[in-house]
Amino acid sequence: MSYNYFGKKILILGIGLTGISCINFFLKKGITPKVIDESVDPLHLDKMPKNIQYKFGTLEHKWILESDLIVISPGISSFRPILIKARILGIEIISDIELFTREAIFPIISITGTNGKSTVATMIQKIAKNAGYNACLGGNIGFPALNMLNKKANLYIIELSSFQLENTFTLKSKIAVVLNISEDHINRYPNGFAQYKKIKFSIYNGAEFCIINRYVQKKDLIKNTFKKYISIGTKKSHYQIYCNQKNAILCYKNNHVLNMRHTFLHGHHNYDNALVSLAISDIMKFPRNKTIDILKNFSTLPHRLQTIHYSRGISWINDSKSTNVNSTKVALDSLNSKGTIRLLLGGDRKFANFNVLKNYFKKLKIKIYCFGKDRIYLSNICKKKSILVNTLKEAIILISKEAVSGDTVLLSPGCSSLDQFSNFEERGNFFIKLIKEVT
Ligand code: UMA
Repeated sequence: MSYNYFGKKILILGIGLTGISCINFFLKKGITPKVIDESVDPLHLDKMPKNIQYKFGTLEHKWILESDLIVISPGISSFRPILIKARILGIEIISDIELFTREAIFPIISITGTNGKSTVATMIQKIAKNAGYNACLGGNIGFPALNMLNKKANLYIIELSSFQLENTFTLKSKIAVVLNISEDHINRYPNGFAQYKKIKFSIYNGAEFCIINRYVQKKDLIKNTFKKYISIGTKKSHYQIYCNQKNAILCYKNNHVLNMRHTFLHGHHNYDNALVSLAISDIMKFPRNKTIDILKNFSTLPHRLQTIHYSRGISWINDSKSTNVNSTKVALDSLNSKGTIRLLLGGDRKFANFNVLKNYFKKLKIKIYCFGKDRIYLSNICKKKSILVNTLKEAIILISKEAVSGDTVLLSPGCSSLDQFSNFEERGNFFIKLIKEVT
């Protein structure tokens, strides 16, 4: 189906990376959209093409209600009353991903999940390239999906957030996967976790192959009719992990494929990531040896459980990408610390419930340094072992005086960074800079 946007009043909400990509998409088609951004001085303003009509500082209701089509940036909630009203009036509200999927003529591999999306998407891109594809990677990973249309490609890999899926309706992926699901972004969903899950699972709608993993409950998927599905993670699945204390082996139908000892990937979450990548590669019929090559040499992405520094017997680990409670749990699971774990926990928890960490904290030899907006809430999870500070810097200065040989210092904040930083990368880089100053 081809979509015609001529003659329509098009409005872009938000002029971040997504908004700019949308403006350029329409301009290329000879259509000039209007733009609204609630900031009076949007960060990416310098990238906005000339001669665009804009309103900054407010969600201009008049412009919204007189539009035919609104493209909403993922950072803006679709549940704002004015947008609900617009929908009721029949105004179409879509994401940039919806625009992308309407145009894309090559197969799409869609990846979502609460954690691990960027890692798996990057693994798949590397494997696909190794197998000879012009594989283009975009979406939530930081490269807007629409910009992929300007690249030479014959395969698209998109990392999708729930915010992007919310307003995506005609995605038809070759392969779709929900890697895992746990509480996140609850502040954005009026009906809480159930709504977040439902939106994540919408990635399976229209997909040719669905990869279902053990974290995903069958009852959650009952309404989806799968054309073909591949299961991973349990003993009865197509793809399995056989694990003991020393070894983890990826298997397909009980046949050994890869011993994880021969890779740089550690921790269960990484075994899962590699297993999904193997399943996707097999569906795509990428030669197995090309897949194994990449998996063997893949090392974790920046800001994901990266050991930054080791001196005086103290390890410093940057896991700034941990923006939800489950990723902190995963980080704690993967540690093997002889001494005290000095956990830096803090930021904006986005209304999430952190009680799942209670038992972990009880059992572990741990000291928790709580900083940022939700520091008081976070310090109450385990008062005895927590210390309240205002900032990451204060915490590091304190740790530099307290840490002894055998300790592990872990920045795995479990929260969004936006209360004190512009993004998780800035938070991670600041942590690295501080380590250099104090060690
Ligand atoms: N804005 C408003 N009103 C609001 C919120 C934002 O007007 O209520 C305006 C801001 O003033 C700003 C613009 O909208 O000028 C920013 O839009 P945006 O927040 O949607 O950010 P983009 O730059 O377009 O980046 C988005 C994703 N951001 C979010 O989902 C918050 C990026 O994911 C993504 O890489 C990019 O599109 C390209 O697809 C980042 C992210 O944090 C990494 N994602 C979340 C996550 O991973 O947990 C979902």
